[in-house]
Amino acid sequence: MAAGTARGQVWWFYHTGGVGEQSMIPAMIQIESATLRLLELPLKFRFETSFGVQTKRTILLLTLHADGVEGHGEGVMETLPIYREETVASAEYLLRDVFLPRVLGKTLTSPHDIEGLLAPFRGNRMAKAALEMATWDVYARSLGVPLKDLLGGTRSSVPVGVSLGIQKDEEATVDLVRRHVEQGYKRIKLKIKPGWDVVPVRAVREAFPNLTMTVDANSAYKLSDTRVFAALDEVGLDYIEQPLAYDDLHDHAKLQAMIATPLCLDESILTAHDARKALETGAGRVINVKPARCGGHAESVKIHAVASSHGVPLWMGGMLEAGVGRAHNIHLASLPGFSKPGDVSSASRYWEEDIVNEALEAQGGEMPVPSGAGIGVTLNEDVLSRVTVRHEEVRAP
Ligand code: OSB
Ligand code: MG
Repeated sequence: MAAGTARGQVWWFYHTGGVGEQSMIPAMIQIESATLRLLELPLKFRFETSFGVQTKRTILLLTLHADGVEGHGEGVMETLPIYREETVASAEYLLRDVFLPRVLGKTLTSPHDIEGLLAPFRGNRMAKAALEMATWDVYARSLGVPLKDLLGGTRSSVPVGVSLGIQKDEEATVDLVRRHVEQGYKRIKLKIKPGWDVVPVRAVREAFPNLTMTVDANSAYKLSDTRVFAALDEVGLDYIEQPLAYDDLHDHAKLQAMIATPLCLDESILTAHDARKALETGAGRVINVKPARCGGHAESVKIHAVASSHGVPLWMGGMLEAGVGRAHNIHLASLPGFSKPGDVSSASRYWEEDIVNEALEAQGGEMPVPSGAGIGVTLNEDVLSRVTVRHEEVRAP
């Protein structure tokens, strides 16, 4: 048996008796029930960005049960609406009371069916993504193939960099950069905010003249911060990530026209339509894709197509994912358009113990794509039992 995709549907190819006779049927699946777990996982480092300090992640972990096969998805929403509007509480409510009841017990012919079932509901793409991505995992596992094969991935490993939080001073920043350069990471991204930008960024550039460097402002600046942008434009950055408001493509286009350094959009891109508008108006020249921000894999593959048609490079973002979200990201990042190093660095950077059994570790700046079926990782029930705050089963209405 082999799997393939055609016209947006996943098919099972199987032999029906006669020699050489092959039928193609859609891979029909019913998701019978779901487990929603709320986890609290302590981070190994203090992660400071322009919007705050994180020392742990509160993770909504969704497991779908479909005829003996399980698939997993990891929500990346935070407890407060500070990166985007969604929260853990809003996602928990929507998944439990609205989205899962629409999907459980229905016959699906492809993971693409999720989009249609959830279409009546606006926005909330992080909550939708947890369900959509878990469905892809169910499909790939039931077909016995790595998720990457269903998504159109071509690489067996993906290039990775690191995202480094705001440090106490320049010296600490340069030291931290050095440690990660020594580990082979192919790009260093520094978080910046007003008051912590040009000085530390210049210090790192002086210490590492040839380093591939980027900065991420998480929407902390205004178009009128022209002095900062002019100074950053001189440093030789690969791109400046999301300097302006999360919902403001217009001002990003104005800023892009003023500086030579490419702008990379993160918060502003939720859909392939957003990507098209951003690229048509010149609001950016690079896109950070996070499937869990954009409604899941199907929308991300559409964004990949839009970017490819504009000749615009993508890279895989990160939301400090645990093993389930990280594995999903690695599979998607194996598509050819993800040509710049992503934020999917080694799980051991983030966690004393991850929630999956498999080690997701980069070597020489390359993260191997897990080779097992589905996302290729299995839940570590022992760790989960220690970090689960609450869990519940959701069944078809
Ligand atoms: O803007 O890319 C971001 C983490 C949380 C929220 C937003 C962002 C980030 C990161 C970390 O930059 C990336 C990672 O290491 O997972
Ligand atoms: Mg970002």
